[in-house]
Amino acid sequence: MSQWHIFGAGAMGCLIAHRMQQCELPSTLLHHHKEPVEKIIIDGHVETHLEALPLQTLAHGSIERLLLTTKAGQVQSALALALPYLTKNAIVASTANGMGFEKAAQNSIPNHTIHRAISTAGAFRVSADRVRVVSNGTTRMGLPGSSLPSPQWFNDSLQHLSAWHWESNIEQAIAVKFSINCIINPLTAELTCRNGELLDRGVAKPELKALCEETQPALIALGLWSEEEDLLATVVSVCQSTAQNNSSMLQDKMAGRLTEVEFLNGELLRRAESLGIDLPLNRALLHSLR
Ligand code: KPL
Repeated sequence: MSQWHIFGAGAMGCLIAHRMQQCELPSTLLHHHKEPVEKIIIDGHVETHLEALPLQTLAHGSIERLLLTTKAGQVQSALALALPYLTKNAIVASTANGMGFEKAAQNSIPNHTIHRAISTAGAFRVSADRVRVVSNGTTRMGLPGSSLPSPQWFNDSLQHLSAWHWESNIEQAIAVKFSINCIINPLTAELTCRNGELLDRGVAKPELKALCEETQPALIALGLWSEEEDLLATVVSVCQSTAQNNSSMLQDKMAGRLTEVEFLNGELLRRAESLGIDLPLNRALLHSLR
């Protein structure tokens, strides 16, 4: 069975490497630093040690399956670093959230198509080398622009991971996650609160309600949200099921890392502007979190 190389040893990369190890799927965790680093995954009461190896220790042309676990802002540079290590027919996939980075990413590896994996898994860095798993969530993988059924390489490997599924309409999965993340992530980062604190006794707080009211029509006009679904109701339900989570944007902000706001509300504003739609609440959040 082919080996997966997971590039990016942050929370998502460590979680996936850990799950692959549990399923005995051959995998190597890689990072862009020069020295190997030991990572500790805390999953319930169990601590597991994983080693992240420098990408440069590999031979050129030796990666057959690459799972890129960097965030949207680093996808392009990570792919440029990984390119010499890919085989001609390598499978490439990215777990990044958001939209607006795809074209530049694809241009940096023109001979490989980039699959996307959209995950609701929750994990966060407790410190530089410790990652805590919060929830396994569900991960859907697919190839944008294609509705083909699940390929053999997926059935052989990633399918064995708990709650990983092939998705023949990955664009829709990306759009739904994007829409939810455009609401919860910037608001929790701005208000410095857990997801559940956007609700008051189960009811949306005024800031949450106002942002959904502004955003839903734009998402529908852009073909990213269905008219039959109520964005606020969906977001309230995600806030309830992830009530104790610090959103990924709040975690990034607290750790002083670059947030994904450019690839969420920034991208939404750029697309809405092309249709002449103004989104003042989204703009204010983008400027404050940029
Ligand atoms: O995807 C998330 C994130 O934090 O990025 C949500 C759904 C908001 C859960 O925290």
